[in-house]
Amino acid sequence: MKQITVTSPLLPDLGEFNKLLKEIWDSKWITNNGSFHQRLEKALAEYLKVPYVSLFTNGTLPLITALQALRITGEVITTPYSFVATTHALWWNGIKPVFVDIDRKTGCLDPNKIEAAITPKTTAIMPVHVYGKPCDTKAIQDIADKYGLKIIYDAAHAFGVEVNGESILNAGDMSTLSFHATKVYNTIEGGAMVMHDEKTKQRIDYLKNFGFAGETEVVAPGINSKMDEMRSAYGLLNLQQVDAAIEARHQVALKYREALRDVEGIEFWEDLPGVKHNYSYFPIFIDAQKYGMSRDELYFKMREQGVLGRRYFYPLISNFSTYRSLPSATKENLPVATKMAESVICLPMHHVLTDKDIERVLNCIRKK
Ligand code: T4K
Repeated sequence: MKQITVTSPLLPDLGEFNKLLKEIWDSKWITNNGSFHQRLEKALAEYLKVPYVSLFTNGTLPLITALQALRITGEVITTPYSFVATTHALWWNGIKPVFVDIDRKTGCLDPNKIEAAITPKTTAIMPVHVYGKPCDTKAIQDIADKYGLKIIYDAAHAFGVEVNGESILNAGDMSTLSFHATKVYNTIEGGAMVMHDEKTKQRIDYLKNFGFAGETEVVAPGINSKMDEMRSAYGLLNLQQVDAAIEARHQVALKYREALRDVEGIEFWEDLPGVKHNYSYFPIFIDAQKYGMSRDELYFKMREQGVLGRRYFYPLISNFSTYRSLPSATKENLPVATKMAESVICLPMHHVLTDKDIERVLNCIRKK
């Protein structure tokens, strides 16, 4: 039986990739701000409609580096409903995470609950555009302005997402992206930071190269997070086909919605007005009472039939042993996130799902 996985990587044409590899081999320049790296940064800035992009080796290091660059300390308000890397980035900087509940309409940080969590030690907010759903960036910015806080968006899922024609990546002080194999757009492993001005881009470029500003000067205890030439070349090729991949995902979303609209006890989100979505994930939420089966019963039944959805993001980050003892990690503080984590399954969602695959996924859900 063919396994239907939650995602499948967008792969460039091997022949085309080989041609670029030949160029790299000939040049003998394989990393450290090479020409493919420079080309990809420019191409991404243009594609994403943002002023500056700095490439990284994954989506975790730009989060850690953004916190360093902005000299964030003390406490940072963040969401428990994300991949664990979001909170780990705070831990790696010795910052205390303060979890705030999410909005059930988007899965993102609920701006109405942020102010109550601010203390004199709060220095920043780190929201996540989870599943590529845009946060309420205006409300979050208003709070940040009122209290003098920085905002770093974990936009790992939000490649290409726009609100009213404007990139969501332009919100806040900085945004970070993941180009991991499992993402809409990938460079195998990879990531990026988006910033508003040239000086910040320069500083980030120092920080991702050990803090080197020229051959003999080190301006900060930077890290090594440079993307190499092979991945940059792969990324340039994938950029040419990402629009088609997103459109293929869109078609899958339409088919899922059409078929699941009348299934009692299964909820999902529709597209938001004015938003250009990237269809990176297709979460459904199971109301066990109405559906007549618990989330986990359905999840394991799907697995038995070779349909490998995933329970992203269960458990909540706040439930992992590292973070569980934090005062903000309680269930009582996070009722919406707790419910969402306990009811979610992300259905298979990618550009090479066939109609037959989609039917197999839907049959698991429709035939109880
Ligand atoms: N912030 C957020 C909000 C994030 O979601 C993430 C990462 C980050 C930050 C950090 O970014 P990175 O440092 O990772 O760039 C995956 C990814 O490893 C992770 O990148 C991602 N979020 C997270 C949500 O999911 P797993 O452990 O669930 O992936 P895995 O290996 O089980 O793969 C899932 C399915 O994808 C497989 O069943 C089949 C398919 N697959 C996967 C790989 C790796 C392939 O077909 N080919 C492949 O090469 O974590």
